[in-house]
Amino acid sequence: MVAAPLLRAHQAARLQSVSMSRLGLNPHVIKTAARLHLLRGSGFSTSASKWQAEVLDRTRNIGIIAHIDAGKTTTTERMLYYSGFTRRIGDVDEGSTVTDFLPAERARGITIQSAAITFHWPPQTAGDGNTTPQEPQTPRSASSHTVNLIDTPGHADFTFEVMRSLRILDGAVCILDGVAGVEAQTEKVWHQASTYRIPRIVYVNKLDRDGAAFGRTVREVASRLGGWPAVCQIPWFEGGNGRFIGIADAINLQGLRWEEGDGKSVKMFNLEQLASEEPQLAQELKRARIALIELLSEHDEAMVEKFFDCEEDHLAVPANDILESLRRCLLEEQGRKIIPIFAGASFRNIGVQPLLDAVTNLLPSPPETPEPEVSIGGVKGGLRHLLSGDLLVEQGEKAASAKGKQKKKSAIQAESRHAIEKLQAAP
Ligand SMILES: Nc1nc2c(ncn2[C@@H]2O[C@H](COP(=O)(O)OP(=O)(O)OP(=O)(O)O)[C@@H](O)[C@H]2O)c(=O)[nH]1
Ligand SMILES: [Mg+2]
Repeated sequence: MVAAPLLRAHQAARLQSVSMSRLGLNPHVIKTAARLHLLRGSGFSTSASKWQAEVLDRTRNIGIIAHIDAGKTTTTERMLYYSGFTRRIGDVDEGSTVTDFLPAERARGITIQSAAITFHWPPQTAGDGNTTPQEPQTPRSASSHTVNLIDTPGHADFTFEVMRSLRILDGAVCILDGVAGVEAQTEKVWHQASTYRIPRIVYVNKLDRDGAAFGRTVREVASRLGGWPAVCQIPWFEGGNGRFIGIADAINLQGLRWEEGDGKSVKMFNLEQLASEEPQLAQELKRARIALIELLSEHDEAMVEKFFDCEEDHLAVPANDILESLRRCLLEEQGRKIIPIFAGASFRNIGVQPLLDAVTNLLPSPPETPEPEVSIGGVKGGLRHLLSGDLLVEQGEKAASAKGKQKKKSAIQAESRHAIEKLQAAP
């Protein structure tokens, strides 16, 4: 259950993508090659590669990172429940969660060691074995993905556990306590994740608690995590200032209200219904949508074009185009400054399913992640370089030339020693 199985899965995934590129193939070329091969009458190996590429495309290797007590394990526990991995929701304080399984973790109610777990989101159905290509304008979250997740500890004493996990992640969910905002350890792990160039989304949790301040937390994300917050959801407080009951989704332009219970029953409201139910929230949602489109247009050319196609109507831009734009911004180097923000209260079972959708829709698959850097004997390169053997050859050449230089140096030294001896021996 610890990080090793995930590491293996990740390495296998990486190895598969590496072997493709070693052959000089990208998934598109493989598809074409598969077609050609089938025409020749034997399609097994290329079909297998295509299948592998599609499986990889539907894999997410992610971590949950944050300050201590932000709700990482509580959120993970809900993810496992909604995915069908577990049949009941465990509680950190009762010591009954899946990922806090060490006796010391259960006794103290804190995470000490990173724990990895695999589940499927959305839950797998009978037809999910056939990897049918994604229809245009359908979000990735419409088909089942394999999520390999690491729940990391938030306590500063166990930072090395976070570091250990960051090396193998393709993406991360950073959880913030909606009352405490951006805390010291969150800043620390956030910047560590930046070093490994890991795309991240933010989930503002605990919005059910007294003193929760979503707006202030978003401003702190901008000032302390150094990025542009892309607010994708806003909290829904009953009647404007009552209890926290759901979220308003700026991407899909809808309100989601959770019924009491295990969080599986969610009522959806389109913009019109929301305007009659909660007029103030509907107004806020429109403002959030405008801000989101404006922000994306500043960082993504394709979104500008889409915006003009929609006759400059912020509300008319299709949800899937917004998701794809967010994804591009998140995955491109310069776009790492965009921080998509989601909202919820995991303990009250509110907001976790849309967060899972965001994981599959926005975070990268293994082939989309930059290669990890490897260093051997002072020679640096990508993992692909290492697996192809090029890095070892380079390192061998470097070592040989260093040896050659040393040899020359020692020969010169011997020569000069000999010359001095000759001089001394002269009458
Ligand atoms: N009110 C409220 N409490 C929450 C929420 N989410 C988590 N908690 C509580 O916050 C405490 C810490 O939750 P955890 O899930 O253990 O937090 P964590 O981030 O995993 O903590 P570490 O792993 O020790 O860093 C527990 O008492 C949870 O019940 C929430 O949405 N609302
Ligand atoms: Mg924990």
